Amino acid sequence: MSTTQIIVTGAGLAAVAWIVWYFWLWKGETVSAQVKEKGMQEIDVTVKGGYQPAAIMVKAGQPVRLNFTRREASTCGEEIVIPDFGKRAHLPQDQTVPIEIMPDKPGEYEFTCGMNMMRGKLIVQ
Ligand SMILES: [Cu+2]
Repeated sequence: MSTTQIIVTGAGLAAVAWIVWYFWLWKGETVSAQVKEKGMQEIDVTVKGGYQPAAIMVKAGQPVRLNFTRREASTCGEEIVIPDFGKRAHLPQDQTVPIEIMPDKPGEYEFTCGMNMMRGKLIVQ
């Protein structure tokens, strides 16, 4: 292989590695909800090409309020569904929609968009 071929191959491999890491391995950071009034655990979640944060840590046995705000015109995230808690809500663009749930049991609970494309999870401890 010539030096040019090695460089091109190396750059190609680096690009592939980055794509693999970005799309399959990177899950974003886990953020804990903040406890506010009356023991309510509260957290703001931005909907923009995904959920930020996509992993939310909360304590079991205490109410949780998730403040969802859709910050994009794309209608993919228009609906938020938390199947394990029977919650489904419409998210108008740039409007914060609070969803309250009561996580009784520890475990991981998924929340998704209406088409099950964007995913996030609640980690109840
Ligand atoms: Cu969607």
